Amino acid sequence: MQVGKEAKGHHSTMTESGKPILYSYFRSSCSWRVRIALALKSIDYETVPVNLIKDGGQQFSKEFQALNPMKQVPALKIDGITIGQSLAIIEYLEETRPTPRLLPQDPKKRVLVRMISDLIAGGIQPLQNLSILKQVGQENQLAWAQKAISSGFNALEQILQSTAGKYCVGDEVSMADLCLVPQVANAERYKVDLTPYPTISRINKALLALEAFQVSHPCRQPDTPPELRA
Ligand SMILES: N[C@@H](CCC(=O)N[C@@H](CS)C(=O)NCC(=O)O)C(=O)O
Repeated sequence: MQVGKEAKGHHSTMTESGKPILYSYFRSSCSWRVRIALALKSIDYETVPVNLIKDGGQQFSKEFQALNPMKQVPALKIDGITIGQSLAIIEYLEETRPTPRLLPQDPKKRVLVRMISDLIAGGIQPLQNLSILKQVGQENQLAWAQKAISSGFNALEQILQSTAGKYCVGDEVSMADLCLVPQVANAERYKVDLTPYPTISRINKALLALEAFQVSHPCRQPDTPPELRA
């Protein structure tokens, strides 16, 4: 399916089936965050793949720019609006479909969830995003991404040692966990040594055992290439 093919104009916010539409790329860690939220909250949706590599990057097409002027995935069409920015999307889903909860009730726990989410979504992922790696150049990409991820993970490991229970903040799955797992996948992709991060690794493993993290995994998306399917 092409970008926006099934949507008739920009005001069309649902597919013919009435389901929300997620503009997503199988390998995008930010898209994966939202896919996990949709899975946890049992929200049925359709995927429109936006291939970030093909045709020079489908995120740069006029059609997609009209949906998200930042030229990034994810974008979600739901309830008559189109939303970009994965954390804003997750917070909207939380406010409109509150079960199961992804933000704790206790403000002190809630701020820890937001702090960890921002640390990853603002302090790590943007530094190793595709557009930055293109600027850095092929030769230096790996070292650059490794440095960005490991310096963020050094801080995160220390924080998690005091906030974590079974998951990032206590024993309930939260928005912070939705950020953690895709970021660890990026770390693995860029061959970051994870041995200095036992807490991150332990939580990642526990989360990957949950169904919502499995069905939303990059190896199981409609646009996953056959050689990367599992
Ligand atoms: N802050 C945004 C970041 C979105 C983002 O960086 N998306 C990446 C994929 S994970 C992207 O579309 N990159 C395309 C590019 O760099 O050209 C969010 O959380 O949604």
